[in-house]
Amino acid sequence: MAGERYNPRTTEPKWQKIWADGQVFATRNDDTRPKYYVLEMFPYPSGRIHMGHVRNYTMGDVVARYKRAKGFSVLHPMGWDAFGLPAENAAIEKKVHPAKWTYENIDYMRGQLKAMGLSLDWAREVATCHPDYYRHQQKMFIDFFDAGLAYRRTSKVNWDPVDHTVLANEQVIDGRGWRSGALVEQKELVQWNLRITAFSDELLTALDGLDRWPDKVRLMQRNWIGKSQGLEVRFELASPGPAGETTVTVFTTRPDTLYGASFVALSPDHPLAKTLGETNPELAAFQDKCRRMGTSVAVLETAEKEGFDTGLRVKHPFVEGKTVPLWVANFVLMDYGTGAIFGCPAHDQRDLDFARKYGLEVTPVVLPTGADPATFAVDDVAYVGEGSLFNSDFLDGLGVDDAFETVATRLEGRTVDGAPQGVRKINFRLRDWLISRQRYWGCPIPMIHCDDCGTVPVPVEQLPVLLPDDASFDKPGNPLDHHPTWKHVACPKCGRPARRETDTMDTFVDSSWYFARFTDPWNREAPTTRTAVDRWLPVDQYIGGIEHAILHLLYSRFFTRAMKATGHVGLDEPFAGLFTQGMVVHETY
Ligand code: HQ5
Ligand code: ZN
Repeated sequence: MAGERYNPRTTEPKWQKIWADGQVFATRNDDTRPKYYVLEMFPYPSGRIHMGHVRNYTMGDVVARYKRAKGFSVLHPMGWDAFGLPAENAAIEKKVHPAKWTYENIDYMRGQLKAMGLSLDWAREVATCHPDYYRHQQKMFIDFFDAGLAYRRTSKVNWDPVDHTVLANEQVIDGRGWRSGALVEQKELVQWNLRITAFSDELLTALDGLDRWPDKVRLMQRNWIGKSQGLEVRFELASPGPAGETTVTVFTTRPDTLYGASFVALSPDHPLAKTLGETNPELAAFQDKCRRMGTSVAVLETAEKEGFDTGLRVKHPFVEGKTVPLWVANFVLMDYGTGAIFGCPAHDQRDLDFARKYGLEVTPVVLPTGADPATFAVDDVAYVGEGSLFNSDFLDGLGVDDAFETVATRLEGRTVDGAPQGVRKINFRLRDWLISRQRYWGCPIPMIHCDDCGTVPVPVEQLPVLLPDDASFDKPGNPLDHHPTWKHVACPKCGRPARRETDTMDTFVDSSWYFARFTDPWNREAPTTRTAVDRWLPVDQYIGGIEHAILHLLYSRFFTRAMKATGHVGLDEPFAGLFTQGMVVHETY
C-alpha cells in the first residue's frame, strides 16, 4: 500500500514461505529450455554465515535470477563441505561429536541462508560428510585405483612426535608443531596419492581455452604446474664417490650458462649425499637439520641458504682440467628434477646468495645488450635477463636460446660411461596429490590390507565404508587407528584376518566433484547420472574466493578428467566461467 513502510520481518518470511511451498526455485532435469548452471563455492559448516558468504552468495543469486528471467532453465544448488579438521578440533576441545557439531552448524547456517531469500534449489542439498555422498566418492576412488590413478607410495611427511600426527606444511611454524610446540620430524610414511601428474601437460594447455576465467588465475595455475624445458647433464666426479659413483646427474633449465658454473649441489636426500652422510657425522647432522626444516617450497624459498662442502669435486664438461666443488645444500629439492643442480651464481639469485655466503666464484657469462664486457660485473643481484654469451669459449656471441641449443646438442653427442652426457628433459613442478590424512572426520579410504593379498579394494556391494560413531578423541593420533574393532576385517579375497585402511581423504577430494553430484543428487546407485551430468556441466558461472585459485580449481579440473577416464562424466573442464572475489576478512591494524 502506498506510504506503508517495508517491513522485512513480516514480508520476507511471507514470500519465502510462498517460494518454498511452490518450489519456485526447484529445477527439473527434464526441462527442455536452454540450461544455465550457476554455482558458488559451497561453505564449510564452520558455525555461522560470515559476511564473506553473504557477498559470495548474493552475487550468484543475482546471476541466477537474471538468467531465470531471461528464460533459461537455471540450476542453482547449495550444499555443505562438511568434513575437516575444525569438527575434529571441536570434538577434542568441547567434547562434542564431530557429526553432531557439523549437523548443528549446517542446520543453523541453512536457516541463515534461507532467511536471505536466495533463489536456491534446496531439494538438491548435499553434505559431503553424509554416507549418501561419500559412498559414491569411495566408489570413484576404487575406479581410480583400478585405472592406476590412485596409488600408494612412501613419502616424506612432517611428523609431530607429541601429537602423533602428520602436519600440513602450514601447521609447521619455525620447525615446530603448531599445537604441541614439539620439534617436527621428517618421517617416511606410506600414503595414498592421486595421479594428477598424468594430466600435467593437458591441465596446462587447456588453460588457454578457459577464456572466461581471470587471466590472473590462469597464470597462477600455469606457474603451479610449472613446465620447464631443460637438460639433464652428467658431471663426472674428479675422484670416485664412496660407493664407486663416477657421475652426478643434474637437471638445468639454463645449460647456456654452463661456463659460469661454480659448484654442483645435491639435495640432503640425494642418494650420494646419504651415502656420504653415513661416514661423515658432521654432514649427517647438517642433513638432520635440513629435514627438520619442513618440506614446503615456501619454507625452502624463504629459509637461509645453507650448505655443506663434501670435499668431492666434479669436472667441468667443457673446460679441460677445471673442477668445481660438490656441496650438499638445503634448497635443492629431491623430488624436483634429479635432486642435484649446478650453480651459476651470476645468473640465479639463489645460487648467488649461496656463493656469496660461502665465498664461491661468481663468473658472469650472459652480457646484457649494450653492456661493456670489460666492466660488467654481478654484485648482489643476479642478472637473469636476455643477452649474449661471453666468457664462454665456443658460445661467445650467441643468444641465450641458441647457446641452450648448442650446449644441448654437444652434450647429447658425447658419451660418459657409455651413456649420453646430456639428455633433453621436460620437467613439471606439479607433484601428485597426497590425499591421505590420519584423521577421523573425513571420507574413509575404501581399501583393505592383507598380508597375503596386498592392498585390496572393498567390494563395491560393501560400500559405504562407514565411519564408526563411537570413536574416542582423547588420545593423540588417528581415532580410526586406535578404535578397538573398526579396522579388523576379513580380507575380501582370501578371507583371512586383514586391516582396513585407517587414513581418510583430504577434504579437497570432497569438493572436487560436488558440482557434478548436484546434477542428480538422488541417484543412489552411482555418483552421477550421465544424461543429467552431461546436460548440466560445465558450470556456466562459478563464483568463489581467490584463495581457491590454485588447489581447489586444479584438483576439480583433474578430478573431472579422472571421472571422464572412468566413465562418470563426458567432459574435461568443469567450470566454463569463473569469477573470483577477494575474501572478506576482519583485520585491525
Ligand atoms: C569469503 C569469508 C569466508 C568465505 N568449502 C570451501 C570454502 O572455502 C570451498 C570449496 C569449493 C573448496 C567465501 C569464500 C568461498 C565461500 C565459501 N568467503 N569470506 N568454504 N570470510 O565457507 O569471501 O571465498 O570458507 O568462496 O565464501 O567459503 S568457505
Ligand atoms: Zn587376503
